[in-house]
Amino acid sequence: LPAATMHLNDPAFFARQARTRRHNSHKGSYGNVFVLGGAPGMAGAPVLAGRAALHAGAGRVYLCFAGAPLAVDAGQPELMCRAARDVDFTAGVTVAGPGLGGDEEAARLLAGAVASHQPLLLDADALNLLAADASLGLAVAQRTAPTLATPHPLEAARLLDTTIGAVQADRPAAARMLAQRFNACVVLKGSGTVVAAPDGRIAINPTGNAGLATAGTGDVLAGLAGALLAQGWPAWEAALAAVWLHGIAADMLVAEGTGPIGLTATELIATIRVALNRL
Ligand code: NPW
Ligand code: AMP
Ligand code: MG
Repeated sequence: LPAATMHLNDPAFFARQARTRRHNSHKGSYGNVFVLGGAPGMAGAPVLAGRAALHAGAGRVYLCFAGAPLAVDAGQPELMCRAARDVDFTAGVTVAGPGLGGDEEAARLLAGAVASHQPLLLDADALNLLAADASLGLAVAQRTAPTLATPHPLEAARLLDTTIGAVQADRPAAARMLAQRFNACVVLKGSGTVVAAPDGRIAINPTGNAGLATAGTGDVLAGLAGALLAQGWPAWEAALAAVWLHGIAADMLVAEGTGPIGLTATELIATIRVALNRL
């Protein structure tokens, strides 16, 4: 296995995936994203992921609520709101986990998305459900479509049945172990985000700052990466680009004085769009 650590200082090698929009294209050309999340009290998480997916170019974005669905996201009426139980997750990329909760219904909905032959992003409570159910983990490992997982250190520790301290002591090793176990590209988040592929490739993202240490920024990253998958990016390139863009957006906002103190996840979204269009 290739062991070399690549520092992701030059976005040129994933930027070639970014295509200008063909003149003769339509929303169907840019994929569907289904955000599976939104248990009671956590509707904000899928809203953030969905808004990020829309601003990162997905053709259609559906918010699929495990709890009572919002009728509309009044701040972003382009998003289509559904009860998750009514959604066919085979018609596009699923971003599973933002605010999904951990009850039986959440587990059942997640199993449906895992079984789809479509790219899948696993974040937040989807990862916690995975940590609690070995057979679901096996189902993820056996998927043939691309899988991308985006744990923060505690989510990674739950998956590896260890402590945050052990994960942080060797972040590349933890990311690589998860990538191999789940046959997935893994983004181990936190300062110096590590990206690992099942074949052993590793990259360390240099962008981003402590302004990102606030609620909802992970949900934005999940939606962004899901939108790139929906537009046909391979999982490795989508993961590298998403973490780089998410971080550079935070760096751009700090440069203009909108942070690091008090930077909000919502504010990241429009700046990610600027960075993506400049790639
Ligand atoms: P500590 O405090 O250091 O012991 P959880 P969650 C650790 C949804 N959200 N380095 C840290 O542990 C999500 O989508 C909803 C080291 C921290 O306290 C999920 O579904 C929102 N440690 C659900 O909430 C906005 C780190 O992990 C603990 C670390 C629960 O997700 C917020 C938190 O982990 C949220 O996104 C790092 N870099 N990062 C909404 N608006 O609806 C994290 N930790 O217990 O899994 O809780 O991440 O908040
Ligand atoms: P989550 O914990 O799921 O909300 O995700 C938080 C997001 O913010 C991840 O993309 C982290 O990599 C990022 N983040 C949090 N703290 C920092 C930090 N100190 N430096 C850089 N990125 C951070
Ligand atoms: Mg999170």
